[in-house]
Amino acid sequence: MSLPYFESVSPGSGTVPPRSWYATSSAASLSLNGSWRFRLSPTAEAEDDSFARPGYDASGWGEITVPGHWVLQGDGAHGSPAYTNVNYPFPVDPPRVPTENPTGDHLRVFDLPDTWPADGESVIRFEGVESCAKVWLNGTELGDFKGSRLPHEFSVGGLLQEHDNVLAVRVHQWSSGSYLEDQDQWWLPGIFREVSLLHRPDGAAADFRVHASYDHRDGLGTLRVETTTPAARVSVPELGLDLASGEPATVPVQPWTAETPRLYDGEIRTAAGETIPFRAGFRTVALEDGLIKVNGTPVLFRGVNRHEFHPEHGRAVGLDTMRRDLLLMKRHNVNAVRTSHYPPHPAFLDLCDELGLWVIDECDLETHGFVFDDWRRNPVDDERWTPALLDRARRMVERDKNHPSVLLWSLGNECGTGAGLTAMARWIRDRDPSRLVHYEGDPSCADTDVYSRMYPPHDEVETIGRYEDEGPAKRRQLPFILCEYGHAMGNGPGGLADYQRLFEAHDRLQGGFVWEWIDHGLNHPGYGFGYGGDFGEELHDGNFVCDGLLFPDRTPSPGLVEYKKVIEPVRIHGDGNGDSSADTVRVTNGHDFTDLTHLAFTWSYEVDGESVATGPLTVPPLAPGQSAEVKLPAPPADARGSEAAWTVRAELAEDTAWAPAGHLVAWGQLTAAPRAVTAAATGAAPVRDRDTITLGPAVFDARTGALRSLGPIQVPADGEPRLDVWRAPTDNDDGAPWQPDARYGLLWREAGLHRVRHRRDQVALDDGALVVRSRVAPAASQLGLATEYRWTADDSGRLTLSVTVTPEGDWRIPLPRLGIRFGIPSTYGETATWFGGGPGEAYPDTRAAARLGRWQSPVDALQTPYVRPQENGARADVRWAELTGPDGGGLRITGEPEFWFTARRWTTEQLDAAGHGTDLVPGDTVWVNLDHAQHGIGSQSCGPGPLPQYRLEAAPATFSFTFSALGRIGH
Ligand code: IPT
Repeated sequence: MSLPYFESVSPGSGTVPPRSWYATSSAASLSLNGSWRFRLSPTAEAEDDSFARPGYDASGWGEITVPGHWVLQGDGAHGSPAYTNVNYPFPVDPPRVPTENPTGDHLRVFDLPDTWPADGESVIRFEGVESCAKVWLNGTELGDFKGSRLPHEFSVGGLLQEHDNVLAVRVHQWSSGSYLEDQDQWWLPGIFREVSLLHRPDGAAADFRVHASYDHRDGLGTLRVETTTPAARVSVPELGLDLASGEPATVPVQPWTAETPRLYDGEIRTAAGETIPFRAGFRTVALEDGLIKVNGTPVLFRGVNRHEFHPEHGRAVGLDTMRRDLLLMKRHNVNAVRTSHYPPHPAFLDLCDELGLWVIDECDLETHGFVFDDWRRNPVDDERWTPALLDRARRMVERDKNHPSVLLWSLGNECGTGAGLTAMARWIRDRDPSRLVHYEGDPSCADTDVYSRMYPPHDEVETIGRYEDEGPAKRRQLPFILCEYGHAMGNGPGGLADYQRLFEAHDRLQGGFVWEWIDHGLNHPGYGFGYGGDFGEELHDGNFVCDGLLFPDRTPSPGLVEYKKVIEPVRIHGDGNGDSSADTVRVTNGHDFTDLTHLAFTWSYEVDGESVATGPLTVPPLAPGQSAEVKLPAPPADARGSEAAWTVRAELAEDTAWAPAGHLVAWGQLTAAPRAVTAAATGAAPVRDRDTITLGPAVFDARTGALRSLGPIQVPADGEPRLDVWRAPTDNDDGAPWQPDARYGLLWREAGLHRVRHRRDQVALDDGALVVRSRVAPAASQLGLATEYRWTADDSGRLTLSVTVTPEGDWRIPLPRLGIRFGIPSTYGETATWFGGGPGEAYPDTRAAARLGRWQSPVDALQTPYVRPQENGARADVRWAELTGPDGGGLRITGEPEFWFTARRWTTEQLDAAGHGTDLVPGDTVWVNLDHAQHGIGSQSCGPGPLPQYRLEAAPATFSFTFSALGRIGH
């Protein structure tokens, strides 16, 4: 049976050879973006191709915007987006696809501009169409193609007419190409990148190749520009160069690096008079001494995996969005991008050249779904598919070859192994020996220059860092990167700082790429942001598609703020021994190439979280890798207060292309004077009458021992302070089935920690205290927590609760949290002010970015809007916190020791039950959790769970809080 073009394994027919992309040229061009006529059919062959003929009446058709995905236009009238991770959303029978194959016919009628030259050739260029297209111009079939995130061009010169050119494009959602495009993302058909008509004065599609290498030993750069039109001249005025095509020149230059993205503007002039601007960045990448070196220096990747995503437009991502992504990356100290898992829009790489990012450019290739059949019939292991694979490799390399930012070519993602991959690697090496090759999925590393892994635990990474790993001899010599780690799904990822310490300790570990940059939550009419299953898919992978460092609207999540701190390129440490007269701070330059002269350092002396004095700090310029011990000034003489800290900041000294002067790059804090112990409130005598016990400012229920009021604050009926160990499991708590670590989110629920009961054992007055003893335990289990609440007060309005917890039974699971929770009327809880870690959320293994200070936030803004609601919003190391209402009335809480502070306008149970943010509706009570401890976050939604030191073991504990009412009764 011969298969139709969309099912044939062939990459297509009729296109011209691939070539590099460039943003502009002097040759005429015409954008064909905009509104096109559009007709959607349920199958590939529902309609004949008469629509492609001139004169066809498409006035009854709808319209669609190109670039765009049809499923994201038309308010559901054009089908829906669908999300699967590894599964193919159709029966796996390569290369066949279902009969139900949504097919979009696109029509565009255009006139040539008057200025369009009569001579020469022209091409129609498609930058990206998912997943297969057949193209006609003026009724003539041009050909067909697959390879969604790759460009395709057709020669059309002879077919063009001045007016009413009819460009017809038939796009099939499913094709043999779909088997090669099983990336973990939404399935989004359509012409999602630009379409243009480009005049070719020389009669051919002009290509050129910029070779710009740098020799760090002599500071010389060598430029050689090859062009397909031999008579071309190449000039770089700034370097005084005017060369023939192919002629090399060696001159002193400033090298290109991600830290110093120095580009030289050049121009190619062809014999036919076309001028094409280009930018040369001089750099040399090599594998040397078992390390990836750029310009002779090993580099450390502080990277992210970036999918192209926009909550409204899907993968039709505009230039503004690309730039915004890169500015956000640079401002968060990110220095590298893996273009997971396909070549990005070509303009993105121009921006990487310009702003300075190292890039792993990955081919549009993933066949992950074959894993479920032990990789049987895997296209990369079947020579019939090799032409399609080579076509993809070639389209990527030819398109992107002139970008200095691209250091490595990646063959693809999650394809298993096979001869097709080897063929790709061979072709790439032959065509471009100036770069390295990456592929993660082949443990032998036969075809790669770097040992790359995803999600290994810390201890394994350390073993590799020490060259103590086992495996093929070749692999044991290679540099190591984590092409994916730190799974940023929901709350997290945890453990980033622990990875970074390893990267910085072992040369072989050249960093990694957090998975991933942005949550792919699509705008949804009912849910705000929708995820898998929200668009009626019969097969889907839920919110696994929301695992980014940015929320879908590109607001940074706490994970990105944490990552920025973890990867800061300057380390500022002090032992903060409290002897502030002798404080020094150790500054280390963690850049690979630049010294510190682009940074301005300041110190600030903070008493009880408030800055009382600041000044500039002189730090020597320090070459990369160097450290200096810098003396801090004498602390201000008049500084009063119990606790003091130094904060040292490194900020941009001048404006850069990616952030203004004053932008914070790195910081460190050290103790100048430690915190004093907060004494419990004592001295007030409890007074019992018939129903109540009064103790200082507080009134309790005499029978139950429950707190009823504190000064003017009435505690809601179900809101008395009591022990709480439950948190709404995070995606990382729930874990992934393929991870070996215990999945505590599931085990906690199985153990009943979400439904513990409080058995009251005793309410007693004892030595000036109200003592309540209880046992907190779930049904069907012998596990329990014997809990003693000891209330004391003084006569000035302070009330102390001291909690002692003793685990009973055989606890084999950690606790989610350990602390108390209570409710107060929301009229007292509009604003939170605290002295402790901030300004953002933190957990035991996501707390690097929490800076000690005095912070304020509306209570509503304390919550982090994870697309799937889950535990969030804790603030670390809180000494005291105040919750206040509009008139200043409220509650003050002081902890001994410091505590984790959380406040939200719904209960943990409501948070746990919610599927989307829209399920959470503020009530009349503000629910407050004061935690002595929290379990770590980890990365187990795809990778390892929290490290042992971040586990919250069930163990005896004592902690206390002192409360006072604010406002009318004062404090
Ligand atoms: C890994 C994939 O490479 C990536 O595309 C994404 O799916 C990520 O996981 C999880 O979000 S594959 C995984 C099964 C290790």
